[in-house]
Amino acid sequence: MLYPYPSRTRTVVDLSGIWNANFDFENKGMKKKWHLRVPKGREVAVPSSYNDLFTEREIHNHMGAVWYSRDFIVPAQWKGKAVHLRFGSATYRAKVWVNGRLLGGHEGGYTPFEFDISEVARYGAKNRVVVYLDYILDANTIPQGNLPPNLGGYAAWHSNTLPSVPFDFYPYGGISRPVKIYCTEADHVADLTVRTDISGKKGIVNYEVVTRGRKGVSVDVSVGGAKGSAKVARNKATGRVVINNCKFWSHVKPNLYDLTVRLKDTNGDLLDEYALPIGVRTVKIKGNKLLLNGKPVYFKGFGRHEDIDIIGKGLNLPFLVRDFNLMKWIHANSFRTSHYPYSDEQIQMADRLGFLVCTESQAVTVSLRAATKKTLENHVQAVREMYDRDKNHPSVIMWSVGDENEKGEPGSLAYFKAIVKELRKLDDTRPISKALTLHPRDDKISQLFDLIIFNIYACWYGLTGRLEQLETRLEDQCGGYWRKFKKPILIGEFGAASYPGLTWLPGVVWSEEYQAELVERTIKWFRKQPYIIGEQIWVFADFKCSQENKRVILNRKGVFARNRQPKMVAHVLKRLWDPRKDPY
Ligand code: GCB
Repeated sequence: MLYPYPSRTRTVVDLSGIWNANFDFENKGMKKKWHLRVPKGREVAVPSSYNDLFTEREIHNHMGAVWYSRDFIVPAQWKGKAVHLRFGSATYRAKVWVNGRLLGGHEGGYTPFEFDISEVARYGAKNRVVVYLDYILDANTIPQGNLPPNLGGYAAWHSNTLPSVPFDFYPYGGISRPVKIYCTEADHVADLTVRTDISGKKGIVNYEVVTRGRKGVSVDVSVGGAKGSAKVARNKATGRVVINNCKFWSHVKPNLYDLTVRLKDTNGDLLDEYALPIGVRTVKIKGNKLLLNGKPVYFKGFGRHEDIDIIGKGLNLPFLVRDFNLMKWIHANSFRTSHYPYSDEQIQMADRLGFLVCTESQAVTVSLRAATKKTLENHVQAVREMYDRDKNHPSVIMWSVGDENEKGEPGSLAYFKAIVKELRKLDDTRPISKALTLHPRDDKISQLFDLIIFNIYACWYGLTGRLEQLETRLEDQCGGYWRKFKKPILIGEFGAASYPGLTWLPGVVWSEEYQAELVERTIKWFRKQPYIIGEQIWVFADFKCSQENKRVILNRKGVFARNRQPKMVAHVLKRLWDPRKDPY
């Protein structure tokens, strides 16, 4: 799905601001037809999660129905054009009405969706949008929630948590990404897919444009001084342009070009113009390495969360800028969008600033013991939407179809085979993997993947405090993976928690010293293994979890505290990741 950039033919209006929210604890809004007459409720900020904005416990813990609404003006000049209403995301299920008319719905909390509101809009006048959100997770949803404790494993661990979710982050709800209206001509560019290749100094840009309407008969495409054109047939135009002396994209030099598509009618008049920032690069797995533009890459970076005090999972631009500045400061070059696709704005920043991103779908710790046909369908849909949104980003260099699952789960091979098959059909240009934390002997699915993403907590969950056994444990598990699958291994998570400001000599678990020592020794060991292609520490910053007795409100494995100030380990990483010692 294209991001709504403004252009000569497109205007965008952001509906961020204060909205009206009705928490529908008894789920009576539907019966009372709140979509027609929504009562005055509470003031709520969009984009933001709702949970930490209020003082009431029931809102803090709420995973159920809530109605969002606001009035907005559609400019009079937009009459006769196509008007679109786009949500960056809404958790978890959404139904949307404008001026009392149902537009449709969406399931899945982390990808965008949009509606054409040209027919229902009032031009030069007030319009009302009403959004019904329902955040009830079960065995069929992705991610799952409210699983029966007798399933064992994660489900049992988390059945005691409030809210009850089988994953380790707070299930923040609400409209946490921007809502926008934008207008285009009725005939416009509806989708664009770009695939790049490299031949010597040439950048090869293959494009496919999907159009809406009948008037558009041709497209002109220009990028980096190169020009091309193609005829539209059945609302599709495909072609190729070649950029001579191309400046390729990499995390070291994130060169971007604007690829501009102009849709024209039979007279050659412009119907629509859309410009997409693109980067020319290739990604390949070869032997035990991942090659970017033919050169091996070593990943240094993080698993992260979209998680901020008060704002929850809401997009907040000052925090976005701060987080990327911290990642630059510490010399990170990459991150994984653990455990769901992050906002458009995050990935755009990664394109511009040069970060290698593994986009992960929101299938976090799916229990296959509880999964149904519907779970698989929802998972496939989540993967499709993840691809569809991030397919054109040069920074996105691999996909993760989910985070962790348990050993010995029935049907796991068939289940993940179906997911990987679907994703490969859509995209054969990026490696596919899944974050795993099994002992290699229990891993029955990694033959499906191009590389292994391995999460290991040596001397934290197992061998707690026993640092003298660190290297043996690492060798058993990481070495075991390499021997079994002979595929490159990206360490997707490792680390230890520390309570910011708690220091202790000698380092003991929970102290900043222990976290720093464990991380330094672990990294030194990784660097000696030729099959390890990178280290992404868990986690960038402390983040909030459901209420339970093993977390003091937050998961404290952050390299930075939740307020984005460094712990001791941050200085260790900055030293170890110094690019002067290790340029690529
Ligand atoms: C993991 C999970 C992550 C948790 C982390 C931890 O393996 O992927 O979601 O937060 O461990 O800290 O336990």
